[in-house]
Amino acid sequence: MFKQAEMAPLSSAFLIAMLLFGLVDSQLTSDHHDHFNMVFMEADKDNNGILDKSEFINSFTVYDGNKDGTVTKKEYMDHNTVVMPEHLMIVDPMFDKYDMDRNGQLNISDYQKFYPLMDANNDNLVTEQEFHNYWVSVFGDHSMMTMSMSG
Ligand SMILES: [Ca+2]
Ligand SMILES: [Ca+2]
Ligand SMILES: [Ca+2]
Repeated sequence: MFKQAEMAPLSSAFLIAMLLFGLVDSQLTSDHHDHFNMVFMEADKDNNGILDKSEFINSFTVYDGNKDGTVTKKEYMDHNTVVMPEHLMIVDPMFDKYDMDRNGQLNISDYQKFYPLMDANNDNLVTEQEFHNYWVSVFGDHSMMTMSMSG
């Protein structure tokens, strides 16, 4: 854990990391759980509690405001923060997780690569529980902070 004396000069990346440490320390709030549920429900078009791969891929287009096949961080943030401004803190690192090739934007190929990460039992279906567990594990995983600090 951080001690006051060990703090380096503050960069924005460092501040984000600190915010996330705070998030981990205090655990996820009900707001954050609500956000995961909201993202899932938005993508689960037939409301059967299972996010199949086509539903997940289709959810990509929701964020693609100008329909050019690329979702910039701004488009992603705009979509999510219009809905829930207080979710900004987790939306930003979620974008970075989806961005599998780390090129700063989302494409269908990122979503195709990302989908299996959430499918804990490898049955090619992502249940609401799997989706939720995945994101809870991400935000409880300090490698996320390491990425922010080195990036
Ligand atoms: Ca479904
Ligand atoms: Ca990408
Ligand atoms: Ca599954």
